[in-house]
Amino acid sequence: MAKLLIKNGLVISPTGVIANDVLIDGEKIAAVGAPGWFESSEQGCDKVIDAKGKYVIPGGVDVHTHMELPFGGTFASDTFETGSRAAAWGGVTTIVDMAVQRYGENVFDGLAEWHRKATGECAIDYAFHQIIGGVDDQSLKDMKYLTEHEGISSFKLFMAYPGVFYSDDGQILKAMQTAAECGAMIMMHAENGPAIDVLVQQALARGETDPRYHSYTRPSPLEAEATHRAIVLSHVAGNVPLYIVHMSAGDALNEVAAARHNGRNVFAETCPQYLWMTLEETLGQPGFEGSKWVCSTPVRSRDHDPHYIGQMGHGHQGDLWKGLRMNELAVVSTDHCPFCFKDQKELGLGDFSKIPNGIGGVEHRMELIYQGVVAGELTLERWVETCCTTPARMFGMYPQKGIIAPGSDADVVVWDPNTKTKIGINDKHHMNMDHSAWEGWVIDGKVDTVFSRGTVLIDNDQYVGRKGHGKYIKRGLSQYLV
Ligand code: DUC
Ligand code: ZN
Ligand code: ZN
Repeated sequence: MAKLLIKNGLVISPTGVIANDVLIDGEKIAAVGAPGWFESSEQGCDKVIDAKGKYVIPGGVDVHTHMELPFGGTFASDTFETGSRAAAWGGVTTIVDMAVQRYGENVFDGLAEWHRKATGECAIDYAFHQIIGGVDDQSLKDMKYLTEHEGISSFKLFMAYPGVFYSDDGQILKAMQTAAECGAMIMMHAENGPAIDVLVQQALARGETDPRYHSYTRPSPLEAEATHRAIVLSHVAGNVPLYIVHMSAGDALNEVAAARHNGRNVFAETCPQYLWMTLEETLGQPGFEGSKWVCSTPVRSRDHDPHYIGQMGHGHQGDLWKGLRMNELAVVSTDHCPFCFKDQKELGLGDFSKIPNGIGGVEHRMELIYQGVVAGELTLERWVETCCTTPARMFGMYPQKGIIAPGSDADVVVWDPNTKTKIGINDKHHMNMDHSAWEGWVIDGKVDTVFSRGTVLIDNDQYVGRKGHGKYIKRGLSQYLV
C-alpha cells in the first residue's frame, strides 16, 4: 500500500486552521503532525506533496445528488460515471444519491435499480438515501429493513409534485412515525404542491408560459408553510429527526430557526444556487434562456420579492448566509440534477411547467461556497464544516468521512487559494451537460489535488482516477442529533 505525505499545508477542520503535515498509509490517514514531524519517514514515502501556501481539507461530501433521475419524461443527464467524475474534479469524494421509489412501485426494486446504475461506475465513494414516493404498509416495512440492513438511514418525502412523488399529510405522518421507531431521518421537499399546481394552471391560462413563471408560481410562503407543517408533523410523530432539503427562502428558514430554538432535531440544507443566484439574473432572462435555471425549490427574487422582506432588509440570500453562520442551515449540498438544454429543457418550450426541474452543480459546490469565505460571509472552518464534516455526521458516515484525522479515510483535497477558476462550458466543466448554470463565473481558489482513500484522482489539472474505484458506503444513523 502506498505511503503519501502532504507537507507544509494548512489543515482545515471545523475547529481550526492549523499548520500540520498529513501522513497517508494506504486508504487511511495514518497521522497528522506538526510541520516536519514526519521528516524521518519522508524517504519511505511513495509520494510527497508540498502544500506550501495551500489548504488541506477533507474531501467534500455532497449529500444530495440525482444521477439519472427520471423526471418530467426524461432522465437527469449525468450517469454515476460522468457525475462522480465531475464531483472529483470539484473536490468531492463522497456523494449520497437519491434512490427512487414511486407510487405503486416496490422499494427494493427501486434500490436495486440504483445499485445497478452505480456499481462499478463511480470514481468516488457513494451512498444512498431512499425516496419514498408511495407510502403504504409495504414501503413502511421496507423503511425499517433498509435502515437496519442496507445502510440507508434517511428517507426523502415530497410535499410537492402531486401525482409523481407527493405524499399527503397522513402518509407523511405514518412515514415519520416509522422513521422515529427505527431512528432514521426524514428528509423533506417542503413546498405546498397542491397550492402550487393551482397557481401554475392559473398562470398558464393567462398565457404566462416563460420560465420565470416557474418561480412566481412557487412563492416563498408556500415553502415556509410546508416547512412549518413538516416541523409540526415531525413533532407529533415522536420528534423524528427532520432535515429540510434545498431551502431557498428566508421565511422558510425562520421556521427552522424557531424549531431549533425550541431544541428540536430539525435541520436544513441550502445549495449554492440559492446563495448566489437571483431570479432577475437567471430564470428571468428573456425568451427560453431562463429554463437553464428551472429547479425546485426555485431561485428567488433579489430585492423585489413581494412576499418577503428579509430580516435586515437584505432579502432571501442575506438571510441564507446568516443562517449558515448561525447553524440554522447545517449543510450545503447541490441537489445536482442536470438536464441538457437541447431536447431536455426544451421539453418545456411554450409551457414552463414542462421544463425538467434541476441544475447541475456537483462539480462547483466547494468552489462556490469558498467564495463565501472570500466574500466574508463564512470562515474557512465553517466552509469545511458545512461542506464536509456536518454532511458526514448528519448522515452517519463520520469519522470515516468528513474530517482529516488518524483512522479516517484518506479523502483529502489540496486547495490552492492563490489561483482562480473560470467556470464554463469551454473552461472548467466536466458534468454531462451542454451548458453550465455558472457560465462565465470567475472565482477565487482552485482544486489542486484530490485523493480518495489514498488514491489520487485529480493531479496537475488531469483526471487520473478510474470508474469503479468508488465503493458503496453503508451508513449508520445520524450522529448529529441533540
Ligand atoms: N428538485 C429539482 O430541482 N430537481 C429534482 C427534484 C427536486 O426536488
Ligand atoms: Zn426536492
Ligand atoms: Zn433533490
